[in-house]
Amino acid sequence: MTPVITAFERSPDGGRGLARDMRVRWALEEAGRPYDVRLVSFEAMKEPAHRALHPFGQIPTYQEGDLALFESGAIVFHIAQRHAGLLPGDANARARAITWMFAALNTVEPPIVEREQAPYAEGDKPWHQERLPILEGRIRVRLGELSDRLGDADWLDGAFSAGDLLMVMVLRRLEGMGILEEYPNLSAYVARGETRPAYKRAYDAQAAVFTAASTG
Ligand code: GTB
Repeated sequence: MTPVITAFERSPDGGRGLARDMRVRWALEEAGRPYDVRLVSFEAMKEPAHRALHPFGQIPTYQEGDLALFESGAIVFHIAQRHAGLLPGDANARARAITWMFAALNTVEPPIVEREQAPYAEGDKPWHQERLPILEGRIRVRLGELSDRLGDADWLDGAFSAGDLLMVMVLRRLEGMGILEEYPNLSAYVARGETRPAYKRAYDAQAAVFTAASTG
């Protein structure tokens, strides 16, 4: 059965592939699985029909027959468990790759999201400008540690895995902030992910949605 995922009808990222459907699209492409996309507006996301799929009224969701999932990490994990290409066969290597999935989402992404959202959430507060270097400092701590661990390796633990997929997507959220560039091996790591054919197919597919919404 062909899975159906949801994505923004018109992504606020302007087609840059920063919304979280991109992670799911990339995982499906790595796994060689065809998929359909249902586009949803911000209004439709908050309707009961969508909340039945996603209790927080967000994208992405994933439906496959009777199964409905939300949370991009859980969806990528589901795809990786059921199809080859995203998790190693060896049990210990698999556990380590899953650890990197959690590290990307639980340890590296939170300070990046906090910095990203600060202007919207608290930009009008008198202490906002003073807080930005603190938030950026927290990002640099994590990037420094990640950079040390990656060293000159291509991927975080042997072959490319779902851990790398999520980590690359999390690091991509730093685009335009000028921070990632301070860590040349991390910049190269992200670029390595972006050159994967599956990444390119996923990127082009989500960009086409934005182009169609803008020209249609
Ligand atoms: N933890 C959830 C997951 O990983 O799936 C988070 C899902 C989530 O934040 N979804 C966002 C959403 O639906 C879209 S991806 N937001 C609508 C809402 O909450 O009402 C987050 C996102 C949005 C926009 C950009 N951008 O413009 O660059 C980047 C990322």
